[in-house]
Amino acid sequence: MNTALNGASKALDGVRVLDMTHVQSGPSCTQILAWFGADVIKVELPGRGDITRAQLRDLPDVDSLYFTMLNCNKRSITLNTKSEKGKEIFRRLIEACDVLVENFAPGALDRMGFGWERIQEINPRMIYASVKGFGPGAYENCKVYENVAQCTGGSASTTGFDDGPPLVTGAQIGDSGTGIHFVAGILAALLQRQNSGRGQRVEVAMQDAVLNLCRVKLRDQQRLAHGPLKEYPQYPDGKFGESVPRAGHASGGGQPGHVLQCHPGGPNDYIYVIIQPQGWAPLMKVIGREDLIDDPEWATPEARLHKLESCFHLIEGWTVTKSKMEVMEILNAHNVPCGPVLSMKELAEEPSLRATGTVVEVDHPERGKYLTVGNPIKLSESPTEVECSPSLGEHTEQILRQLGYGDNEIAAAREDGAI
Ligand code: CAO
Repeated sequence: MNTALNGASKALDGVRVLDMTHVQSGPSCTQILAWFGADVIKVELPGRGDITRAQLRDLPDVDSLYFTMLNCNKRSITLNTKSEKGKEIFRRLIEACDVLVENFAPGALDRMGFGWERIQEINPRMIYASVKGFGPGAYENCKVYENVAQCTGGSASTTGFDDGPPLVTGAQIGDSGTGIHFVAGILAALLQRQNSGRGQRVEVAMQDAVLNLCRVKLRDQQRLAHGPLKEYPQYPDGKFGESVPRAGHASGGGQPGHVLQCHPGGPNDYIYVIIQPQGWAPLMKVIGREDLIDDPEWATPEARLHKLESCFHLIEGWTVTKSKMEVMEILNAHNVPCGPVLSMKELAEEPSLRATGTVVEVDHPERGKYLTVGNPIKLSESPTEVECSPSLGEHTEQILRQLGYGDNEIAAAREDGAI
């Protein structure tokens, strides 16, 4: 069942993944496993499949970009795992696979009759990996989507401006962020199995994954007990309450930073600029304020700390006269860390991202060419070749034959509605 392309070997050649995932968190994980070379068999409900196939469609009756951008390089089998025949086929799939990945609502697999104990009985080497919204506790039975995880994992309360409501971010840290944590857990379990010979449970809660990504905010929560957070925009004039406030554009790291406006003032004509201690002199030179390089009122990070807004205001007086790309070029020539705010249009058209395969054009038999984000993790010995997502049930017969089913059994399963 190896789907390695062009005969080149891949990192996860020989690993078979029984992919019971849907929507985004689970599929984002199994897509990366597929890009590493695993044979990912996506099990989908007959007739409907992953609900995202039909969500946010841009073309009538064609698998949505939501689906096609999260399910590349997989095979699709339709299987009703609640029917008797379907359960029998599912059991054979569990026997044949190394990893079962699922992100159903809590308890769904148990309700199908395939809890962890049953799975271990069928295949003791199986790694059984689940994403849920919350870990064990009061909320363990709740269904969770992206923004629920952002709110419950500490991201929303720390994102936005002091005088505004909590904000969710466009980065899908609850779904795809959890998916990346999930990949790490599954790979570790596969490595441990090489020695132990046994599978294990891998569980990632979306709340935990988001909190892990908000680690620096829990750092700041504890710093707050010892005085104001001096790099936050609330310092020195505003008040700090009991918990970490929203920090606007302030940098989460040890060096101050801010987003600054550029020419000609469009919605994304901004650049993020960081002032390292060694960056002060070149920055002041570039903006024509050499007089502030050695001025004791400005020269040290400590002197600037209580007037960061004024510092960035000075620099913005210069950035508004240049485009964000000009500022990027000039400041980088002086080793000043900065980054333009790039729109999705600019990212889609960026040649360097195309060259590295981070943005890839894929050909789909029904929709034609579309763009996707390729594998952001580059392995020198296991290059990724992005293949189109499967149509619903495209590989049902192929997979059943590989499991040893013959024509009559396949016809009977179809008649039965199991596939
Ligand atoms: N054969 C038979 N039944 C199937 C099936 C198949 N091939 N595939 C799915 N089903 C069934 C499930 O068993 C479940 O049935 P029960 O309710 O009887 O157990 C049913 O379809 C619906 O599954 P669900 O409850 O997971 O789906 P939902 O759309 O209602 O909820 C979601 C979606 C994402 C909220 C929920 O799955 C969840 O909380 N998952 C865990 C957290 C997560 O991953 N969230 C991220 C989603 S991306 O934003």
